[in-house]
Parts: sequence; structure tokens; C-alpha cells
Amino acid sequence: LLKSSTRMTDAHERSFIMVKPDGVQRGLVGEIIKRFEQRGFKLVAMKMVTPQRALLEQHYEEHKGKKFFDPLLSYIGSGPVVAMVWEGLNVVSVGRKMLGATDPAKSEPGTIRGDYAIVTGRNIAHGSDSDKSAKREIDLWFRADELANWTNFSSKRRRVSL
Ligand code: IDP
Repeated sequence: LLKSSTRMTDAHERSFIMVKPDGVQRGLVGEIIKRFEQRGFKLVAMKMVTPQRALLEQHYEEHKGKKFFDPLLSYIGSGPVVAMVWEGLNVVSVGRKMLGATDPAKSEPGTIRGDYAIVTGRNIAHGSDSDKSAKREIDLWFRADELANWTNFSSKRRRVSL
């Protein structure tokens, strides 16, 4: 019980968030960063990169064998993406809510996909779906020395409380 309540209030939880090539092409990088910043999350790492196929095969390994796997890898590998690590309380689940459903047609207005996307095959951004995938994805995309160690003094003043 103690352990799970500790986990529930982990202000250092991290999620891997990526603006996909369509998000970059449509000029939505700033908009997506803005939403995470204004929600109160802390940016820990960010880079623009055109991902290699080998990296994407690992990133999307759970979808290997599905019929959208190859088109998905071509789409994500088609141009630069903006890979980020965001940190904060419940950032994995809140980040998923901010993104909306995988299929933008099912995403609520007000979510990133619900505001900017129409089809699953071009859904703007990625967010880790669990703490375990977040750790795996962060390790895959970033070296340890690419993660910034910094204190947000403005958020310290309004410390997270239960
Ligand atoms: P998620 O990105 O919301 O976690 P997943 O089911 O893990 O959703 O799928 C990963 C990505 O694969 C989706 O974001 C989308 O880009 C792509 N994808 C998933 N299902 C389909 C599909 O049926 N057609 C085309 N692309 C798909």
C-alpha cells in the first residue's frame, strides 16, 4: 500500500513524447511544447532527429507483424521528429489524455489529436502508454547525458500537494 501510494505521487515520473513528422511539417512543434509547459510539466530532454529504421523497429516492436507496421515505420522515418522527455506527476497518463485517442476521430476536442488530426495514420504525436514503456522508450531514444538535470524554481513555489 505504502509502495503504491509513493508511486502515485511521483513528481519525477517521466514520459517520452514525440512530435511525429506530420506534426513537424504542420508547424505544431511549438503548440505541443506549449501545452506540456503550460500544464506544468518540466522539459528534461529534446532533440530533432530523422529516426533510423532500426530504432523504429525497436520503438514499435509491439506492432511487428501487423499490417500497418511497414507504413508506420516509413511514415515516422520520413522526416525529422522532435523527441522529448517530460517530467511531472502522472505525466504518462496525463500526457496520454492530452494527446487524445490513437484514432483522432475518437479524440475529444481540446486534445492534441482532437484539435489537429483526422486519421490514425497521421496522428501528430506519440506519448508513452505506461511507466514501463516510458522507461524503455527514453533509454532507446536518449543517452543518459542528454537528460538535463535542472530545478524548476517557479514550480517549487507551488509544490505538489496531496
Ligand atoms: P498510440 O500511439 O496511441 O500509443 P498504438 O496502438 O500504440 O497507439 O499505435 C502506434 C501508432 O501506430 C499510432 O499512433 C499510429 O500512428 C499507428 N497506428 C496504429 N494503428 C494503426 C492503424 O490501424 N493504421 C495506421 N496506423 C496505425
